[in-house]
Amino acid sequence: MELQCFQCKHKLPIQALAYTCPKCGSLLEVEFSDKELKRNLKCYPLSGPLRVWRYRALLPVLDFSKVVSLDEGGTPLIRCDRLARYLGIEELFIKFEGANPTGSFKDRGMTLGVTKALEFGAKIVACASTGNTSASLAAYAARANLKCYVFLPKGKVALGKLTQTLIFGAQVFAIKGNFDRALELVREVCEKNPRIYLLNSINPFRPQGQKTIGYEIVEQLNGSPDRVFVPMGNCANIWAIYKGFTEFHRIGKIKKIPSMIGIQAKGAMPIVRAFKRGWDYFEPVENPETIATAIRIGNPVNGIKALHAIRRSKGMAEAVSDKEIVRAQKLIAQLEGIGVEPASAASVAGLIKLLRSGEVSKDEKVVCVATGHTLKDPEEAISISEPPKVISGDVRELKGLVR
Ligand code: AN7
Repeated sequence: MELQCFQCKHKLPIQALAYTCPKCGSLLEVEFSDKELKRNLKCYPLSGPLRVWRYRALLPVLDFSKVVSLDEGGTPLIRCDRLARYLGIEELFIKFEGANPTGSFKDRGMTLGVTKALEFGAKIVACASTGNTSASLAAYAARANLKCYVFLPKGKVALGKLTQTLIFGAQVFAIKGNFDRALELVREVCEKNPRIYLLNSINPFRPQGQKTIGYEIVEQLNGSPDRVFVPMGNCANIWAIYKGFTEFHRIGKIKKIPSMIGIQAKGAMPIVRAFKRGWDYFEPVENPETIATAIRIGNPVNGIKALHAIRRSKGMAEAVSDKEIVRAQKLIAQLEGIGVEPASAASVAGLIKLLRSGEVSKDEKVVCVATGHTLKDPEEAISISEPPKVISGDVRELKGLVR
């Protein structure tokens, strides 16, 4: 295995401490050869419960004694018959990433990322975040006894995520600017202080943990679905899941790679715009805005990778309004009992839109990735719900209300 530049294909040894290509400045990827994948699987056959570390043969770790884990992964793939019937589709599944230890898919990337931080001998880790990355990093850093710096957009991080980041003991900086600015800042900080290991999604190891979402979907369905819907912010996750599918394809576990559908919020849709215009680059959105604060991102660092994953898999990109997101969030909650945060509901909102336009047909097997738990953003959930009816406690008050 080695690090390889996504654009110019320049190669670096896997032990190199680098986030971007020293030649062209583009993103780095971890690549295994077919021979390595097959040989590793012979040494460590897939066994044990569904978990990130079930796939150790396919993960770029050099010293397994350093693994930092909270038993992440192995999230339920929930068959949603009521929601499917309501939407008029035959087979619909939700991959519920809210069931991870800190309540989002980020834990899959952080178990690997923090393990790599220890391998590199780091004592400090850092990230910018819309909230879930920081909640997850703070937890794994605590477990690994690493100091953790977090840069958040002030006033734009959901309460549950801020709560987690603080209680896990991270040093939090709230910056007067949006996520894109926070990311620029932390990149600068880490460049000036190479002792601080950067764990944003430009880190080449995090997507390697997240690719296990793709592996698990295949194992849970005993094959490939037709389509996988993923909300896009910084666009690492859609790329990572696609990567998981391509590796399972290379080792002969699946015959077909599912088509990847990336969904953004209308107020933060640089990739959707690029996809629809047929561009192989994208123009950042200046002042991104959406109720789904997790994906309130205008300049996604992995945008080019997302475009690649979508096009290569014959997928699509679509944008949904905040109103559509809220509607989908309520449907998922009230028809299936699955509580997701707004960014996660974007995947189902996208499905509703593409079913209506006829781009997705009713006989397709669809998986929507629900990336984060509803408790991440309690204020939003309360604001879109019917408020409690206040009563003084006399049973007569319930006349006509409880039948
Ligand atoms: C619930 O935490 O960017 O496209 O800093 O929290 O891989 O960025 C969160 C992203 C989707 C988008 N759903 O994933 C952060 C952050 C939820 C998220 C996304 C995020 P990417």
